[in-house]
Amino acid sequence: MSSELAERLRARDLGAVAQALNLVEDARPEPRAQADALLAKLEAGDPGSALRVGITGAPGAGKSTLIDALVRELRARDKTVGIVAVDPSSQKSGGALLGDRLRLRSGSADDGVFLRSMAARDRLGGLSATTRAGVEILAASFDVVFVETVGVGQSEAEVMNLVHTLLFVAQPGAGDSIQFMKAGLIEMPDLFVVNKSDTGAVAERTRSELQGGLGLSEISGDGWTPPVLLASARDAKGIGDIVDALYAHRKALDASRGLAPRLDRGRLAWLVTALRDRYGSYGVQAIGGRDEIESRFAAKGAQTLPELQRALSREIEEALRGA
Ligand SMILES: Nc1nc2c(ncn2[C@@H]2O[C@H](COP(=O)(O)OP(=O)(O)OP(=O)(O)O)[C@@H](O)[C@H]2O)c(=O)[nH]1
Ligand SMILES: [Mg+2]
Repeated sequence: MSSELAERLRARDLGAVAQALNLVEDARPEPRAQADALLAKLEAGDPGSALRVGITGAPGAGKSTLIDALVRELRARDKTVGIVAVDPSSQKSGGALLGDRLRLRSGSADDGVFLRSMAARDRLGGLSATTRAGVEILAASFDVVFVETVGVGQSEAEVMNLVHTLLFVAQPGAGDSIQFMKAGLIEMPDLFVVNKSDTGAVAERTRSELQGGLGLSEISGDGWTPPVLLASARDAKGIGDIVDALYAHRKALDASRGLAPRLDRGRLAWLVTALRDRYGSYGVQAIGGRDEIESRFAAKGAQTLPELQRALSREIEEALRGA
């Protein structure tokens, strides 16, 4: 059943997409096993072909509006788009609003766009393993996958592990660029967009602040210098340049073979999160902690991620019984 579902996903059968997403959100044992099997199938396919883009930034920076504009541009270029809107659990409205906007614009008829809101946080405050699974599923079906998350800080690090490209949306004059540099997070995004360029000089000033901050920080050497672009999501200005930059970054990653390690880092983070979700930090510690999981991951060979997850789960259960 999982191979059939995987096939239907690759054919962009929207019913299958909805079914698969429901499966990974279902915590009961049977669907959980089916979801694991599905993810293994997807992983054994070609996980690298879809463009996965994290969109992050302070509340109100214009992330949803920007995604809306990017979707329009990508559809004009004949690309299909899946979106995971990660809602803070207290507030379900962001994804719903974007959903309404997308529907209003395209009617319900455009089957090249799919949006799903997913709960943001597991109980330990991390991005849920469900979100990761959601991204895998959409990546099987769509050319481009966007993941929208709010915040400056922890969420960047987490989303970075889910995607190929991290796009940070800066708000003109809000000082979040300064905060960003102070927090030492400026190394993470692959692309900066100062949105609301229609505000004029304020946006331009924020752009040069960010550019200045980037000039001072040391950019890790994968041959890519993060651009700082100005755009107005509202007026659809500068959107084509952003799409070009996303593809240029992907090309740079492919050329530097940076993609596989980046995906692996993401998978490892997912594995640790999934085990912590189920057994808590105590359970993970019982088999030697993150370090042990990391070396088992590095040595996993042909073992799929869900297989390794099951093996480690059994070991944790044994260790906890023995304790
Ligand atoms: N002037 C101007 N306003 C914009 C632009 N883009 C978005 N906005 C407005 O900024 C507000 C927030 O936009 P959203 O797209 O909802 O921002 P967001 O970052 O997704 O917000 P959260 O999901 O709540 O964090 C809305 O009132 C938008 O209309 C822009 O390019 N120019
Ligand atoms: Mg939003």
